[in-house]
Amino acid sequence: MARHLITASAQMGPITKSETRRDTVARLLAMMREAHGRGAKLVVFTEMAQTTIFPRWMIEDEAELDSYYETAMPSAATQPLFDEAAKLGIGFYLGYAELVTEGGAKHRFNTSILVDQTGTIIGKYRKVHLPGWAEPLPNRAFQHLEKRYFEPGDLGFPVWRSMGGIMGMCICNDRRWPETYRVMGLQGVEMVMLGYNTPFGHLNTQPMDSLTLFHNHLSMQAGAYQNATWVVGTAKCGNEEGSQMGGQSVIVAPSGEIVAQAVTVEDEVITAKCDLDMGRIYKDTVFNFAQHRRPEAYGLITERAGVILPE
Ligand code: CDT
Repeated sequence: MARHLITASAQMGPITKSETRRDTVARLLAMMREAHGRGAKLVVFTEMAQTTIFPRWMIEDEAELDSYYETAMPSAATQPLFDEAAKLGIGFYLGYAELVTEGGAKHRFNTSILVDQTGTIIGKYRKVHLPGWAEPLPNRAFQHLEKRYFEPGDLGFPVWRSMGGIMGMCICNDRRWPETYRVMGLQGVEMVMLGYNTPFGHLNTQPMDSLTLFHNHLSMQAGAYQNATWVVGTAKCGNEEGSQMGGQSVIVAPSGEIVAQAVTVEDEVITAKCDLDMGRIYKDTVFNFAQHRRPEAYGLITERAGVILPE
């Protein structure tokens, strides 16, 4: 029997600092209903989908910082999303900043969850590749302090059987690293969902800036093809508190081809009918991992983080 999953990517335009969780959840609900109206059984929301992207600022007041995190999921504010998902029979991916207190110590993660079509959380992922820096850099309009505000994810890259397929998650900067997809690929992943927010000007290098959108797609298309999986990438985009972020959310087929793409930098729903068996042809041939991979030659991948030049 064909395994088709109509999937939506619900791109999100800017969220101002003054917008409440109630406001942002109302926007997410509207997009969930639109996705459902187009037949979608799964909607992928973005990274930190309920608040403005706060790592762009140095925040010294702990109470203010804590206000951007969720301490429970569902939270009171997000409960309507879970209720609507169950009512409509649509699953969702949601990114948020997570605060866990254990033994009196606070732990902060950049997290996403996968919720199935009954409104039940079936998976959690914590972002492994945190971009940016831990201390504010001088002379910058915006920081990117993810290394200050989050710990690296401690859950690895698991996959889950749900929605009729094998589903995996990652978050934003993770999409640039081949290891992200390959670890899920080795578990047979059929769809990788991810939210991202990618500001222009973050490296203060104009030449690279002009390639930001190209690199966004390049990373996801390569990850999809090389692991024979669907990739659904959902942006938080537009001009948010003066920081311009790229859009172009996409649904990428296991062939590496883009089959749907957002054209605005606002709230926008795109959909595609994803055949979860489409990766089979690649998994059985050019990317038959058991037949062709040579782990004995890949030791450095797990032994070494940075480059060591030869003598
Ligand atoms: N959110 C996120 O991971 N963004 C990064 C850019 C950060 S700028 C230092 C990205 O890889 O898109």
